[in-house]
Amino acid sequence: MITLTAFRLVPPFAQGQVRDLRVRWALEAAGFPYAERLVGAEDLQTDGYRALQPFGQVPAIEADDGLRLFESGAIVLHIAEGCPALMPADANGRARAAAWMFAALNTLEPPITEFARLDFFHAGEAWAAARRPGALAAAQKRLAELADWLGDRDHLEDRFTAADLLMTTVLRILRRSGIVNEWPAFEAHQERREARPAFRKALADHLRPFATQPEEELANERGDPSGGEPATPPP
Ligand SMILES: N[C@@H](CCC(=O)N[C@@H](CS)C(=O)NCC(=O)O)C(=O)O
Repeated sequence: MITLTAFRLVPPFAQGQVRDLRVRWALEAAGFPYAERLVGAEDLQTDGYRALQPFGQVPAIEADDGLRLFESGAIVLHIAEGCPALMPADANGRARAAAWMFAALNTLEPPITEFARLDFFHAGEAWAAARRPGALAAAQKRLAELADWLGDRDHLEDRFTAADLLMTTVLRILRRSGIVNEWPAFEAHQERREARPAFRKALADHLRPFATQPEEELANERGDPSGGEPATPPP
């Protein structure tokens, strides 16, 4: 059994975006049952939590066999390695899937996150308005290249893998921006992947704890944790 650490409280803009979602999806797709440990901002600062996740972030997992793992990409890769539904059987196919997993997290996610954070955390600030066109251009460049690669394909390679899973969660960060809608075929890809039963179950389980959040607690959780401000899960 795996125990997944996730936030018990996030502001509305971050709901459906926190990175435990991608781990939940991988666990659902693999058919691995799991328990969840819900934490708050105060828990992330403790020595015990830092031993599990050195940067005080979610997600992290603890497995019955003693494995403790952090970084959403590493966790998804670990789950995928034991799951034919998420990884090809052949070595070359696994290497290609791993390349696309790195591309999702290392080539697409940084410019997308930078752009999204301007709107999520710094809307109305002069420096953010000045930076926005450059950040948008950087994100759009990578999205256009990805759209070119995808063309008419259903998947990044010849079948669904953990790379499609990660890419989908990265592109979700742009949902509110409308940028993804600029490529209708691309948006159709996104919708098909988000229609997968494992994704829908993962999203429902990710959102469930937030259904009863008191407004006053939410008010204390605003900020940009990845920028060192008061802890709130960033997109
Ligand atoms: N590279 C890390 C990023 C994790 C991350 O940014 N987690 C956010 C939630 S999505 C978080 O815990 N933020 C709180 C903080 O950084 O203090 C991963 O992929 O696991």
